[in-house]
Amino acid sequence: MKLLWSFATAAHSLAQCPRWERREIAIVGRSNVGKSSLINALAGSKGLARTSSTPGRTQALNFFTVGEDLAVVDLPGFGYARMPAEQATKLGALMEEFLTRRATLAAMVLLVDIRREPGEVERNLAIAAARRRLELLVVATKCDKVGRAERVAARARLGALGSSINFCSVVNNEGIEPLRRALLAVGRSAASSRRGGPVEA
Ligand SMILES: Nc1nc2c(ncn2[C@@H]2O[C@H](COP(=O)(O)OP(=O)(O)O)[C@@H](O)[C@H]2O)c(=O)[nH]1
Ligand SMILES: [Mg+2]
Repeated sequence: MKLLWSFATAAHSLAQCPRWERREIAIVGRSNVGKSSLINALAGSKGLARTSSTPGRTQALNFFTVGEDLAVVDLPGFGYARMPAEQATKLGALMEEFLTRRATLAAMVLLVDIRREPGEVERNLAIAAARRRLELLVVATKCDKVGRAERVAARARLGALGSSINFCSVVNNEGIEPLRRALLAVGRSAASSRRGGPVEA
């Protein structure tokens, strides 16, 4: 099923985040790993999230609504070499606060370039997800850049982060449709829990 994706808002603090009942999926990963490109590919809309060629909303949490029950949150990338240290610290704190305290957060998509070794930041993100029992989907990005042997090695490396490893490329669309279905399933479980579950004040 195809749902409408649209940009909702950018937040610079937890207080600025939208108040809604949508289940949220955080998209996290190092700067330039392909977060915005992946969001565009999932949405089937090239201009939705800005990609690095047009830097813009990268300093905030960017919320996108997906259909009626779901939202995707593009988190600021870490490891951006030219960012002043003070700003990087601030962004890091905002991300951590969002990941540990945001009540509507249900899942995390953790992106790692298929050619890179996951580092300490990626490992800590996976740990943060496990601690909150967020559903964790690991995405190996830019798979069009490597051959078979490198994939086998990448699967072994990424298996340390989580059990759901998704090989994706926005160049040839590998893995995009299965990932989209997995994300929509997060939204569907939200809809059913709202119908059957207790209502929060
Ligand atoms: N070859 C290839 N390049 C990609 C892919 N995804 C993203 N890129 C490129 O990687 C760069 C960073 O992408 P972007 O989505 O802006 O990364 P972000 O900083 O994580 O949001 C851009 O030049 C993209 O065109 C992919 O699947 N394959
Ligand atoms: Mg981006």
